[in-house]
Amino acid sequence: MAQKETKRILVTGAVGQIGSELTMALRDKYGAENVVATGRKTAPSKQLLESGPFEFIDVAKMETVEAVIDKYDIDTVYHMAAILSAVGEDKPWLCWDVNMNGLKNVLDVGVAKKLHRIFVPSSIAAFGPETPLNDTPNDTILKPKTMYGVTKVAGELLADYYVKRFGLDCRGVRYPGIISHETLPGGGTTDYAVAIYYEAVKQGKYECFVKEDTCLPMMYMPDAIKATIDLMEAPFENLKHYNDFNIAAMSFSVTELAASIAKYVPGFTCTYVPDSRQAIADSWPNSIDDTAAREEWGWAPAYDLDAMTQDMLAALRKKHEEGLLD
Ligand code: AKB
Repeated sequence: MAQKETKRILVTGAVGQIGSELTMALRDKYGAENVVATGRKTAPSKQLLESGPFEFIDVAKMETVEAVIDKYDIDTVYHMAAILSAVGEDKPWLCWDVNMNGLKNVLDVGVAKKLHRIFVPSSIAAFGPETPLNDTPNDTILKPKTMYGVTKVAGELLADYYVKRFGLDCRGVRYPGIISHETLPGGGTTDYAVAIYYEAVKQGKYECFVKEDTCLPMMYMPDAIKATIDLMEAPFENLKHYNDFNIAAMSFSVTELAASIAKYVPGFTCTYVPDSRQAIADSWPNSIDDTAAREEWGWAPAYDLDAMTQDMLAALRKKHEEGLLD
C-alpha cells in the first residue's frame, strides 16, 4: 500500500453530531483552509461556516462528490454522512440510498483519484439479537434487524472489499452511542443519552423513550474524536482489521445514567415512556469488547460516566445561562 501524506481533507456529514466536532478538530490539526466541510441540506453553524471552506453536496450523487474532491484537490475523506437508526426505520430506502450509494461513490472516487485514505464509520447497530449481548467480540454474528444496521454491515464488508481488491486504504470504527453538547444527534436510538442532559439542565426532569434497564455501550465525544483521528493515523501495516473495529468506553443503563446526573442536579427525576426505539435498543449489545482496537492501534478512552456527566453539565449550564438552549 503506497504511503502518502494527508494534506487536504473532505468531511462529509460535517453538519451532523460527530462531523461538526470532527471538522473543528481536524481544522486545528491540519489548518482550517485544508479541511472542507460538506453537508446535504442542513445549514452549517456560524462556527463551521466561518472557520474554513463549506460546500453542499449529496453523497448519493457521484457528480457532487467528484466535483468537490477535484475543486479542493482532496486526498483524504472522513465519510461521516449517514441516516441513523430511527430515521432509517421510517425511511428505509432513503437510508439505503444515502448509506450504501453514498459510501460506494466515496470509495469509487477513492480508487479513481488514488486518494490517500478514507474513514468509513460503522456502529454498534451492525450487531443484532443473535449477537452475544455482553462483551460482544469484534468478530461475531452480524445479523442486524434495522435498515441502518444492514447498511452498516454491508458498508464494513464493502470497504474491506475495496482494501483487498483495489488496495484502497480505508478504515473505520463501530461507534457506540455518542454523547456531546455541541450539535444535537439527529434520528438515532441512543439520542436519549444526550437529551437527558439537556432536559436535566433546562427542567430538572426527563421523559425517556426507552425503559430504565436499557443498557447500551456509550462514549463521550472527545473520546470519539480521538478514536477517529488515532485510527486514521495508525500505520496500515499494523492493522489486521480495517473497517469494523469495536471501540468501548462505558456501558450503563438509563437508571445508572439518571443516578449519575442526580449527583450533580439535586432532585433530578427521570420517567419512562418507551416507543418504537425500544425494540432497536433491545437488539443491540449491552457492552462490547475492544481488544482488537487496543492491540492494533493503541485505543484507550479517557472518560467514564461521572467524568462525562460533570463535563456535560458544566458545558450545558454555561449555554443555558447564555440563553443558547431555548
Ligand atoms: C443510533 O442510535 O442510530 C446511532 C448509532 C448507535 O449508530 N447513535
